Amino acid sequence: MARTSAGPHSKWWRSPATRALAGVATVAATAAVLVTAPGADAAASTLGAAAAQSGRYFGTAIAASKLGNSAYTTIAAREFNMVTPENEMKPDATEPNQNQFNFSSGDQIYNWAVGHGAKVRGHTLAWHAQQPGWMQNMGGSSLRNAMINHIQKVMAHYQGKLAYWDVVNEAFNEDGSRRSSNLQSTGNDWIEVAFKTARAADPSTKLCYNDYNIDNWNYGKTQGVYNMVRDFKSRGVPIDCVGLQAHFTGGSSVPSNLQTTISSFAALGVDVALTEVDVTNSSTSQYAALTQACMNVARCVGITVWGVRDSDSWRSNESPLLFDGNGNKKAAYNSVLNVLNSGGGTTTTPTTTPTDPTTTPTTTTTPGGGSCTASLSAGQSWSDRYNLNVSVSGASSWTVTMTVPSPARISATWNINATWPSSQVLVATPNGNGNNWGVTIQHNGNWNWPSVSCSSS
Ligand code: 9MR
Repeated sequence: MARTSAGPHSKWWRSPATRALAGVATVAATAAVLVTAPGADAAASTLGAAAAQSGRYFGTAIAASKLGNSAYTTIAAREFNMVTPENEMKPDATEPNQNQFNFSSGDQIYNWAVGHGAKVRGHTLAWHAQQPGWMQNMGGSSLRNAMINHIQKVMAHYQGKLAYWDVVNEAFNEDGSRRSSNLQSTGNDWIEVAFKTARAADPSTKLCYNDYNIDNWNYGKTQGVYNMVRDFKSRGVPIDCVGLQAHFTGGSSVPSNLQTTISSFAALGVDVALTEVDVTNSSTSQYAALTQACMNVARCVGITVWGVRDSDSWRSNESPLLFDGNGNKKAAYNSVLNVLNSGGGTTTTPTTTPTDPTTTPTTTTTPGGGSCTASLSAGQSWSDRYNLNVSVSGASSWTVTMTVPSPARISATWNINATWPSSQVLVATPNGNGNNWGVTIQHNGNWNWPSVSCSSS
């Protein structure tokens, strides 16, 4: 895929220069067609672009062995802006012999992902499964030291490169107690040792605990993990995120309280993500529900599906993904895309939103040449853009001129007739919908508000 063919919101971490170019294109597109829905942007046409509109990502698991398949990579490059290596960064892959590391497959996926504008979630450093043979037979302090060495060496290799790391995977039983494993037998503190080691090894990446069957708030395992995260936060053990694998296959389905689970974890001060989503027979209602649950919680940072096409799934017999084996979009794809495009049910300010004092929602009042006043107030903001509400008083027939500071660009307007003397300047007049209107501004790095003047006629 040519990156320049992507939609305006397709890559939320684009460089400022790229964003500026996209901003120009957006203005050109929206200047010709008046946008009248409050706060509306044009609906995005890919999962990644649609999620990026609210500062989130939409990801997939990628298998290195499939990167030579163009049907696979075409979809993956087009739709997803986060990548999780399905098996290639697990301990059996990265440390096949003790203290001898092999990053070839992991690097292959990492390089493919960043080459296509995606970020990468590392998966996983400490797990009872997919351990190399030499580790399976270990215990006690030698295993503890091997775990520490593994985390240090693997994280050093990817230092500064990964958005998230699943530091510990699947360490709990269904009843909320700790799963017995060789790692658990080294002492109950093995999980916090893993997180402390990880923080020291790469302070730039977010450190996650990841598990399955922790989606239902009333379930023992969910409560067990929740209590661990709460304990870690209270004692200062470094943890930044919780991954709900969200495998709704093999007889499980989306619980009605999923949003409660997400918001409860988020309230502990961690990011939450759905990290390995699949749904038996791709139920459209369940896919919509899980997407909406994430969209409704500000700190739900993204959703990753566990594979591209049904034929790529670890449970391909349940056809649980968003593309069929021929690469066609399934009905569930559209249900997810629609929810991503329609936004969240709560005001969300993603943690990726830059903080800048000029975004403080104060009201600016600018008396114009005639007897009218245009007042600005802050609306919702995202990592790449923000809404401004404008209220005109003093006249019913008015002209407001708005000038945005370069390189910011107005990408959408509502409730006005708009003309564009230049790419920085909007001239707004009433369109019959009253005196309250607004704009979406792609800030392109400049968060300073536009200047406005109002004249009546
Ligand atoms: O999808 C992965 C599959 O290819 C592997 O054979 C399997 C081996 O354990 O792991 C699968 O991925 C798992 C993930 O790493 C952790 N959560 C459960 C996933 C599905 O089993």
